[in-house]
Amino acid sequence: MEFTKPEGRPYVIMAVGVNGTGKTTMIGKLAKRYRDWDRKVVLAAADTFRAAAIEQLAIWAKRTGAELVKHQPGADPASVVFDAFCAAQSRGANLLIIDTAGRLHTKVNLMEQLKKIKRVLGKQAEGTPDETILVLDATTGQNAIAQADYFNQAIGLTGIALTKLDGTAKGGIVVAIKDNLNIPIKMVGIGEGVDDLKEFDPSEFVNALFNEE
Ligand SMILES: Nc1nc2c(ncn2[C@@H]2O[C@H](COP(=O)(O)OP(=O)(O)OP(=O)(O)O)[C@@H](O)[C@H]2O)c(=O)[nH]1
Ligand SMILES: [Mg+2]
Repeated sequence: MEFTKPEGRPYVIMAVGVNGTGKTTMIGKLAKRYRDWDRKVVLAAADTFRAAAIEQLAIWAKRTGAELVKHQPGADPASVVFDAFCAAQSRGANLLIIDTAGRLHTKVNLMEQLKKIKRVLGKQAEGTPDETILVLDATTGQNAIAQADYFNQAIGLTGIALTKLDGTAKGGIVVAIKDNLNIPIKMVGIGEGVDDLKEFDPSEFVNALFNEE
């Protein structure tokens, strides 16, 4: 899971997914890992839908020593991301991680918002975002596949982060993802703690499957 910083700009990861799947937590854990390696990390609070979402990311930034770029609640997420990319670049950050909303109150379509963020980033630097990671809650079973299809068709995904694997003994979701989607699982969440993030190890899941029930 070691992302290599491209020449002249940070590596950019956009985290997307429906509400409550664990986006913000996954971002916090990823920030921690990179901070442990002494890398400079910038977090973009592009979930401007709720004030609490910005606050939650601010806590992770403080806890991990990452820098936070935020605007007011209700601000245009794409403008937060624009500023965050500029900040990350000027500070020579290795990694920029973008937190996004899981749902919106208004009729503004979430997918349109995510597309706009991608467009803005793409104009700032070719090839960004480097990763668009869908955060999926492993306990939601088949619905996770539907979510992945939907996000992938709308904005294109480079990987999946599978969270809450501590809450389910079922490795079955991993098999379903493999069978139904051509999207690699890049990391797994195994708890709410700051270090509860792991690389995806397929063999572990094969073992877990055979040890079930
Ligand atoms: N057990 C367990 N809980 C997790 C894991 N990852 C996240 N959570 C919990 O799931 C809940 C939702 O996590 P968030 O990170 O806030 O989810 P989110 O996708 O950012 O949610 P929204 O911002 O509302 O869209 C929190 O209570 C987290 O502590 C995990 O790997 N295991
Ligand atoms: Mg969140």
